Amino acid sequence: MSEIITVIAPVNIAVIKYWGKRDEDLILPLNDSVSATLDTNIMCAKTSVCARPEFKEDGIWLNGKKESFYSPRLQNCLREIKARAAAEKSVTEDFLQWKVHVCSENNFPTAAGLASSAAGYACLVTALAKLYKVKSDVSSIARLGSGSACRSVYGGFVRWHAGTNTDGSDSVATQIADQTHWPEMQALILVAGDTKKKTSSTVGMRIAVETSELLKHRIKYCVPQRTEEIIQAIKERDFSKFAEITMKDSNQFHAVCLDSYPPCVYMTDVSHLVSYVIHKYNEISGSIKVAYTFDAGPNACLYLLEKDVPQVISLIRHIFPSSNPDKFVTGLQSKEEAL
Ligand code: 2P0
Repeated sequence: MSEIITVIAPVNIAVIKYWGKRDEDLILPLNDSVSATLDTNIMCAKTSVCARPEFKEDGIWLNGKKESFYSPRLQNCLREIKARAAAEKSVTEDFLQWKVHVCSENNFPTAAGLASSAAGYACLVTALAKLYKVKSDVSSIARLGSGSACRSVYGGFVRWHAGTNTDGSDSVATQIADQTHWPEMQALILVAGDTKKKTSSTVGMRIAVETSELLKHRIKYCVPQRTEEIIQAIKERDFSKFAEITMKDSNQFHAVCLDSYPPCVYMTDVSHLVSYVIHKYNEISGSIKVAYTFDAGPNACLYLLEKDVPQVISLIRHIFPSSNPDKFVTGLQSKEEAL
């Protein structure tokens, strides 16, 4: 009988967005992406796993509800972890034959563009890696669950390399800097809606790859340079540069969504109002104090420095009187704390 392994994994919010795959089965992206991994105090996934000889079949419970284990992504993750364990000879043959039970929950809305699948699969794969005593890097296995999940395997600032190999062996996440590198950096999540998105990221990306001319331009002429520049800005703790690239990349990603046919619309009027307010605030401040970024949903993630948090929270309260932004401020997360 195995012990029950429980791990917590954080969400990550991209500043250079992943949108578009070169291989749908192996989940290989068309472009590199960069993200910050947030502290688990406001948004995280929690997963418990256990393997026992008496279990008749593999089972998974998500937020308390039994789901099918026979999703290809789930199967791929379990198969690859077991293959690694077999290669590393980290557990016995018998143990590898036992069925596994998984219980997972999020403390934030699922599928509302808040990186729930990233935290969920990072958590699942990390828990399975502990269960099967796998020691090597598991970001490429988390990637098989959900592309962006590979970035949640590390803390601080993370780059997911698109790679060029057809087997995905070089499509892995690496840490750019840990969370101690820029302690003043904070993230503020503004929840503008928690309903399930109309078009999943997987489908939205597929439509973009098939139909968007702008996506081709973005991948060839914009992302490579932006990736290098934002990494430099992170290393030099140049907030203004970091913020400008973050906002431009969010805007271009949503422009690609609108350039898709049929278009995918993730931002709402509230999202656009947030973007407008941040630009006005930066203009009045005389320098860039806050960056917004929007994923495949209406919610905003604001990146800002700690010294500006009180004023920005007052501003948000003023514009959106019913909001409670205080409980959505967080710093970045270390890998050690996360995993
Ligand atoms: C990102 N997003 O870089 C981008 C920005 C959403 C907008 O990664 O098909 O859930 O499972 O690989 O990882 C969302 O895509 O999609 C995403 P799959 P995933 O964070």
